[in-house]
Amino acid sequence: MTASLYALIAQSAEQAGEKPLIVEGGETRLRYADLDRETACYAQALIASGAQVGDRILVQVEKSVDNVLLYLASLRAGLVYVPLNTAYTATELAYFIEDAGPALIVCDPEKEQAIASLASKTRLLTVDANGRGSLEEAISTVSDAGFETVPRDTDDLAAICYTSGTTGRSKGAMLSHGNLTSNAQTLYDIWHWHSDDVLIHALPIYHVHGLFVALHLALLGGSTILWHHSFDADAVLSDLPEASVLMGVPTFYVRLADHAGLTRAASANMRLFISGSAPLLENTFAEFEAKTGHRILERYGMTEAGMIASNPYDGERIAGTVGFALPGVAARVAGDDGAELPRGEPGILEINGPNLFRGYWNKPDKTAEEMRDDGFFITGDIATMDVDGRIAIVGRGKDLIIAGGLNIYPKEIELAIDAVAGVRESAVIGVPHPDLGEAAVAVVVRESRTLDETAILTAVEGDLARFKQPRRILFADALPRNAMGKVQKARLREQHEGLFAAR
Ligand code: MLC
Ligand code: AMP
Repeated sequence: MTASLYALIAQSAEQAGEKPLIVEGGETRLRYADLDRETACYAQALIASGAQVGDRILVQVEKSVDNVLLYLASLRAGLVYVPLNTAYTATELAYFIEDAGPALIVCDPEKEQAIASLASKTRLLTVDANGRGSLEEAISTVSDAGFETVPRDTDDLAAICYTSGTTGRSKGAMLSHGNLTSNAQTLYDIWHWHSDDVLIHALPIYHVHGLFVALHLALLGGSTILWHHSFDADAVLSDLPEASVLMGVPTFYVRLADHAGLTRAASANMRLFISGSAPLLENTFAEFEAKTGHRILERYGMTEAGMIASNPYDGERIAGTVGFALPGVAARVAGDDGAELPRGEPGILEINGPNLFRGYWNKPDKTAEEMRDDGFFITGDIATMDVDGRIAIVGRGKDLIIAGGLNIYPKEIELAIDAVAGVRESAVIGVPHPDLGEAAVAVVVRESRTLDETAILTAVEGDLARFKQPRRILFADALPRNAMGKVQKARLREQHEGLFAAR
């Protein structure tokens, strides 16, 4: 029997029949009944464009129905899907193309020229947010004769998702069909998903949260998705009465809780609000409950393992905790030596299970560094686990900033800033931010006072995606260092914690 995730989705699609799959602005954009034919055409077009089973297909396109079909066709054709944030600049893309070595790249027509110059030997297809581009032409030439879903084993790769490393260089987490399927099926059960669910999808589909968690659950359920290109509080609120589930990063809930339209009546039809990708503040949880009567269900995950822990559906959802390890997932809190710590003591969370990735693409050394001998993965998150197994994420062992659910690695930003003429050195820290949770701030030691904030921001603009660019550049005469000469980032964070006033 095949372990292809697409084969499983195809079964649900068959049962869902004429039901709408994607509805946007009140209009049905895709029906389950059309999924087989559509993905067959896309899969044929990808194969005709030179991709073969096991090849990587690198995709940097706007969120759209075509993007969903492209992903599903990639699964169906046995390709390895490599999604990229649309905000990445050409400089950033050059690395991903070099590292992933794709047989095929699909990008926005506007980026075609820049990408072609980075990958002159790689076949390129284009598609914009409205489905226009050479992919459309490639599809128009294929036959309507269907496509036999390529059989896959559990360990065969379905996707490579890039996640930044502490060195500033991204690593591609290899995820298999087995990883994705087991995680989706587990979440389906524990969140009591059913075919009548209607999901509001306002997340990007180049990351685990929007691409796997949200899409897979809806697809396995044969459920309808209310499609939003991006998060807009007004638009999401106007869809609430028609929906039953919302998945979002904490910023979604901060913005909704701030909105006058969020009321008990507006959310009366909703079954479940899920938050993840970054810590949900306890006051957001409380404010949301006071306004709607709903207790947000917070879960925890990461690119390398999909979802790892979740607050219970039926039991108590406790703010500031991420609940329990998912069924089938083993979790322990350990010291630096990997030995499990007594319950309640903070340490690094280590996990294992069918959701755990197959390692970093082309980086066996990096994979080995993050694995214990018994197969547990070192998440780099600092956690506590109580006697009942309830987990709270209390900090980060890794030097990582999460702004609006997007990861920013300080080292990468520091390297870009240090390369600016007139900069002696820099330290990038995460500072509490009322909307984004955290925002990146750079503390810079400069050679001359003539170098100002704007000049530095302008200099790094072409190198760093907008979301990674520091929200503020502050200047200092020197960076605080410990006896070993290491920059004391904790001191800098303390010094600047009030930089962005609270709401
Ligand atoms: C946008 N900007 C950001 C940003 N998003 N800056 C920092 N961090 C972010 N997350 C920039 C924009 O480019 C813009 O630049 C400016 O900030 C203001 O944008 P905005 O209009 O306020 O932002 P918006 O478009 O509304 O987006 C904010 C957001 C979005 C939070 C809704 O970033 C988002 O959808 N985040 C979700 C990310 C996600 O899916 N994470 C899951 C990763 S998977 P300018 O030029 O206008 O100033 C994972 C595993 C797991 O972590 O557990 O799920
Ligand atoms: P990514 O590498 O983008 O997959 O991000 C994964 C990281 O997001 C984790 O290692 C955590 O640091 C963080 N994260 C995800 N969910 C939560 C959560 N509910 N609470 C705290 N941190 C979270």
